[in-house]
Amino acid sequence: MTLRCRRKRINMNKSQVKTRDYSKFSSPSFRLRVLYFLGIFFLLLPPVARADYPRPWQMYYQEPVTPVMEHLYSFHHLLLGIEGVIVLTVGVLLIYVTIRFRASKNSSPSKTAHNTLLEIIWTTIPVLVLVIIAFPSFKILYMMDVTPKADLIIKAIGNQWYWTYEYPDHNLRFDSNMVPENKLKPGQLRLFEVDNRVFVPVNTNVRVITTSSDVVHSWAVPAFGVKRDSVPGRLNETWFNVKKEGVYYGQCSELCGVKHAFMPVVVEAVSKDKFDQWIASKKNPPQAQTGG
Ligand SMILES: [Cu+2]
Repeated sequence: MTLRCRRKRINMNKSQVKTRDYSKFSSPSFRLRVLYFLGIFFLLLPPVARADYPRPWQMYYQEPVTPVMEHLYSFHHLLLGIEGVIVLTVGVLLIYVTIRFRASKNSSPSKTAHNTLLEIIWTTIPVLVLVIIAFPSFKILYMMDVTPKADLIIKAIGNQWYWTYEYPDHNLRFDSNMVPENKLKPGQLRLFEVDNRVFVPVNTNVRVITTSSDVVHSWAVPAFGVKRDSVPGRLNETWFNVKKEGVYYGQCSELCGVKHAFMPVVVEAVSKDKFDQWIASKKNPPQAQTGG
């Protein structure tokens, strides 16, 4: 009885297999559906196109526009690749040993506690990985630390809760306050726009000297790969060289009090001619400049 039933089931399955229609997998509509799902999948991946200011649900870096940030960006990719290989290798190995050596299939497990070759391998490989990471890491640290010969110097002074900028070579000083939400013009970014932007010429080594008049702030622009603490009574230094004209937004990146979120940094990188025009307009303003 059981045997007949099994045969019947087998026969039924065979007939089902024979009548199954595989032609749908090569039909145009099926291909379209596959393309549709692949499209959705790639759309959900971290966006490759990057911005110069943070956007809602942004999951990746802003577009690097300085040599330092370009190096940081490629270093990030190197680390991501190495981490990916490690996670995949360990994950696959774990799944394999969990299935292959499970208690039901491996009732008498090996009692081996030491294996010299294995121990040498699993010590050497991580050391090699760390050496591979260390070389570019030290290179970038050195690059960020040593300011090349500066063509322009800017002093950024943090105050609760706005920035004061000085251009010592041009005898210029002004405050940069955030534009409040009720005074934003169309197209201006909420919590990011300021009344006085910092102007810099492109392809110029700019040294930023930063300090503070009250508590610790931090002058940071993500697209430049720059973040330097502004400490009262101390001068900290960083540098950047913007390769692309544009407006780049950053924020104070050290918790500095109740309005910490309301002292953005806005740097506008322009051509050398436009920069000279801006300097001239600042020196001969229609109205007197507000002092810090
Ligand atoms: Cu601050």
